[in-house]
Amino acid sequence: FTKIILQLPLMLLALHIQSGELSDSPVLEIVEAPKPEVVEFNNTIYGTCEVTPVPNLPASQPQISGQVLFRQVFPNGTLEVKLNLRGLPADDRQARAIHIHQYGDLSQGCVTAGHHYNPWEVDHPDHLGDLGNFVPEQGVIRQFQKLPEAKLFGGHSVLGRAVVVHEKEDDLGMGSDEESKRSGNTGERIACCVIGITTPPGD
Ligand SMILES: [Cu+2]
Ligand SMILES: [Zn+2]
Repeated sequence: FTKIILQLPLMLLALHIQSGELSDSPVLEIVEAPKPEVVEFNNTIYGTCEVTPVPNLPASQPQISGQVLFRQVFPNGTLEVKLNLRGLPADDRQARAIHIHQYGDLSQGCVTAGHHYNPWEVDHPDHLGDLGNFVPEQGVIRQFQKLPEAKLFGGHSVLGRAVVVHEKEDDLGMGSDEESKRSGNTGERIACCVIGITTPPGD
């Protein structure tokens, strides 16, 4: 016990020397935590994903491009997603699956994006980024929807992960094979992008 009392003045002295001044009492500096960007934008965090066709796309597939926008009120808001895709033939009525995949790595096209993002190890189509099927109208896919399980921040954020558009319709886990509960048998990946943080639209 005596030893602790004796050591205390030495520690204080060390503090004084470190801070470069020798005053009578130690100065406690209160440092504020850095502000997250959400404070700037009305407590909302925004994400964007610039969809481009996969580089080696077969000629039989449409060149889909456009944006997938994300928005979420910090910290517990429901994630909102806005799809705005174009480039499909005007008479194309094929339903196509769109999901969030695990990796934001498009170094080998869309294939390096990995599997559907699945941190809870559940079956398809209950993955937190399973957006479902989309049928184009007059060559565009425009859709607003909510993804209540997904977040833009925290340990399971979808920021830095990929959005993938597939050639075929998602069987939504109703198929007879194993792949149905893994990925929905959606065929090739024809377009993709990486989700990044952004400013509010119009900023
Ligand atoms: Cu997918
Ligand atoms: Zn899935």
